[in-house]
Amino acid sequence: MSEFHWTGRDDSEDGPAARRVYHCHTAGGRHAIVGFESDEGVRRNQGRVGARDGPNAIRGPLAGLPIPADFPTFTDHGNIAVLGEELEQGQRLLGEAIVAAMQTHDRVLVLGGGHETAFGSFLGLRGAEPDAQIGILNFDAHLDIRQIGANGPSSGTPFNQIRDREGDDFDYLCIGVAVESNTQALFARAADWGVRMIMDYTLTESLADARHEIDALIERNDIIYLTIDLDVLPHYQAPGVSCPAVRGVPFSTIQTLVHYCLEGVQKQERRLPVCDIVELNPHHDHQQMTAKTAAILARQLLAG
Ligand SMILES: [Mn+2]
Repeated sequence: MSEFHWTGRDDSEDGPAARRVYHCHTAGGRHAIVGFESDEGVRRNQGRVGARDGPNAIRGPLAGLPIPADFPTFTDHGNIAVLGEELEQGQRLLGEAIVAAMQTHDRVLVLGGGHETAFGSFLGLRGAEPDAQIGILNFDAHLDIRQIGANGPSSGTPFNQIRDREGDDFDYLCIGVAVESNTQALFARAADWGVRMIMDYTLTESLADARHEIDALIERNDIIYLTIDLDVLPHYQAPGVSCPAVRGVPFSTIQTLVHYCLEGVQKQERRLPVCDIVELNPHHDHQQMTAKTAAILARQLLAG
């Protein structure tokens, strides 16, 4: 585990209102961060590896972001690393770390790793909440419900694996789906499983359908598990991912909908105890733009 030191620019000459995220890092914080150093899901999915360096690449720009006075405290529990090809073992360990963190923190923010991170996040959430109705909100160009092939579970299979565990309780909303990034086999499976979907191109016209689906997902469930795949963003806003999006959904739209979800969870008195940001590949990033984008989303998830 590579340790990260929470530090950043010091503007103390501007007084106590010149605080940044790193000032809120403390033991016994309200929220928690856990990193998942994993390339194995993307490798098995035949993608560009590098996501194992994602967690610390997000922490860097996150630490220095300015914050409002009421920004919550948080505790960094470091990274869980997938050793060699031991993805399943890593996902179990991530799940255990989340269960432990949920005992003392309101929200656990997981920094991936490829989207195989989601299976570990869900194992943890379900482990800590065996009886709750859980609704999954995924911002992603891909449905990630592929069947497990010869390579085993990967970054393309997490929601298939979750469905396998959950059966008819599986409640999955995917926002930002690109028609060219999913085979017809996946669309047929999604229809079969009652997966709710918002296509990426519809979001340039109106957010009404997305808001409606988010409201309904929150209403049907006790808990929302929010997972953000950075490849939902256009390639010029998120070049540092395994699979950059040609069209994508603009960052401001994703932020608006994430905000809408956090607000809806509060309004409907539900909970959002686990969320993750996945697929940052710093080796393909330009000027840290994807890492900075991920950091702004992380700040949003810690603030809410
Ligand atoms: Mn994905």
